[in-house]
Amino acid sequence: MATNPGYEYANALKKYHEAKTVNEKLKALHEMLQTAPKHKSAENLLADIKAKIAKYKKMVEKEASQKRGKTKFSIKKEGSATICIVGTTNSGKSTLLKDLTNAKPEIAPYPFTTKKPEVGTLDYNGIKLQVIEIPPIVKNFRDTKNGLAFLSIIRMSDLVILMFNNDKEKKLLEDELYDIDIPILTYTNQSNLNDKIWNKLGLIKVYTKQPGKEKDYPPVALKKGSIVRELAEHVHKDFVKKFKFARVWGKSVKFNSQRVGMDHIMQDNDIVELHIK
Ligand SMILES: Nc1nc2c(ncn2[C@@H]2O[C@H](COP(=O)(O)OP(=O)(O)O)[C@@H](O)[C@H]2O)c(=O)[nH]1
Ligand SMILES: [Mg+2]
Repeated sequence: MATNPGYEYANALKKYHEAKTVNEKLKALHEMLQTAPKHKSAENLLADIKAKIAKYKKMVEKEASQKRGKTKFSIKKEGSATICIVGTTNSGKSTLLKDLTNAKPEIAPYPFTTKKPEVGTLDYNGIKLQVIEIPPIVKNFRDTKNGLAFLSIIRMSDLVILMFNNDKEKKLLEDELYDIDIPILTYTNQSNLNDKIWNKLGLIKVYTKQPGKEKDYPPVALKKGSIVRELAEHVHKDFVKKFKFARVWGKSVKFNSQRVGMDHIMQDNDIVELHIK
């Protein structure tokens, strides 16, 4: 192990400048981060290295998603959110996909029935949610033939439903999916599953309404914490410019038909009547 940190850093910096590919740049940057001086006056340097790492990481991800677009397993995101059913073989993934959605996957008592992703649509009170089952997770999953393609489907999802038969399989899933940082719902049983999924997604559904009429159907799915402005934008881009006020029925107001402005934060199941000029 070298004892001259200045030398090691200079060496890493040289590698960085000579690097031809994004991955080489990233590798050199990580080396720079490890060997850079750590004292107070080097804070700017460290921040600069971290910013460069972030920049190149973004480029790698973009490249990966472009490649993903070309693979035979590419799936277009559809609906208000994408949910990925992930688990070991024979854990009931296809059965769940069939129960939740309109999909008709093959279900068999022998392992590895599902070889490619299966897609269905879950209708949650009028909100369309895309549900994808990927083939079973096995040991060293990312080194399997299509492992990376399936992992990138997990990464583009908004929620993972995790299925397994026992603790050993649970451990396998944790080991194989250690760097997945999207919300996970561990499957226990079917009861209230649709509500559990909805609550984990961090979305609200709000109903638009015309003056003097019943609420519209289907509702609109928006991120939790969304304001009336975001609903108006969703309905029509001109609505924001023409906006006068809104009337709201539901949990976010003190009384029904309350008049609110564009900054009003809505809640799940609110009914919103947009008034425009
Ligand atoms: N005992 C039991 N069997 C199940 C359950 N879910 C699915 N199965 C059975 O397990 C087998 C594999 O199911 P499948 O949905 O294809 O699992 P996958 O390999 O994870 O997609 C089939 O024979 C199913 O009938 C369950 O909750 N309990
Ligand atoms: Mg299956």
